[in-house]
Amino acid sequence: MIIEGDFDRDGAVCVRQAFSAEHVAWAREAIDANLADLSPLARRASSDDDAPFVEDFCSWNRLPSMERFIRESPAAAIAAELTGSSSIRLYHDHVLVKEPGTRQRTPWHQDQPYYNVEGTQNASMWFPVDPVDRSATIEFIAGSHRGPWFMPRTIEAELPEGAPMDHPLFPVLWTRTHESVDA
Ligand SMILES: O=C(O)CCC(=O)C(=O)O
Repeated sequence: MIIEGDFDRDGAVCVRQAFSAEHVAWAREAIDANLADLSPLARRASSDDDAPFVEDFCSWNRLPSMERFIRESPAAAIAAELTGSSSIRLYHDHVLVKEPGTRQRTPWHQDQPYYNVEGTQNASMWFPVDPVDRSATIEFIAGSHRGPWFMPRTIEAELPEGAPMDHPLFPVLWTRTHESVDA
C-alpha cells in the first residue's frame, strides 16, 4: 500500500495499490446489488431532465456483497493506519452513482456536519469502481478538516453555502465531484 500525502496536515490522502482487482469486483457487485434493491433512504440527486444520479445509504446489513467488501477488503485497515486506531467502526456506507452524461455536480460540502460522531479518529473513503476523468473526480480543500463548519445541505438543492456552524474541530474536508463524463 502506498499512502501519498499527509492525513493529519491536509485531512486527505491518496492510497494506491491497496485493493486487488477482486476487491474492486466486490465493490462493483455491491453497487449493482444496491441499485437493484434500493433502500427507503435512496434518492435521486439530479433533476428529471438530467441523467440519473442516484444515492443510497446504510445497506451493508441487508446486502451480503456490501458487507463482504466492508469486512474483508483493506478499507478498515487503511482507516486504522490513517487514524492510529486499533479498531474501526463503520459509520455508514454511501453509494453514489452518476450515470454517463449526468450534469449534476456534487456541491462543495463537509462530511462532519452530517455525522453525529465526535473525535478526530475518523475517515471517509471515496472508492470509484470505474475510471474517473480528472474533470469529474473528487476534489478536496486541504486543511478544511479543521473547520470552520458549514451547514449540511442536500446535493440537489444547489443552495448557497450554508452558514458556519459553531462546532468543535473534526477531520473532515470540503469535497465535491464534478459532473460525470460521457461514456
Ligand atoms: O462522489 C461524490 O459525488 C461525492 C462523494 C462525497 O461527497 C463524499 O464521499 O463525501
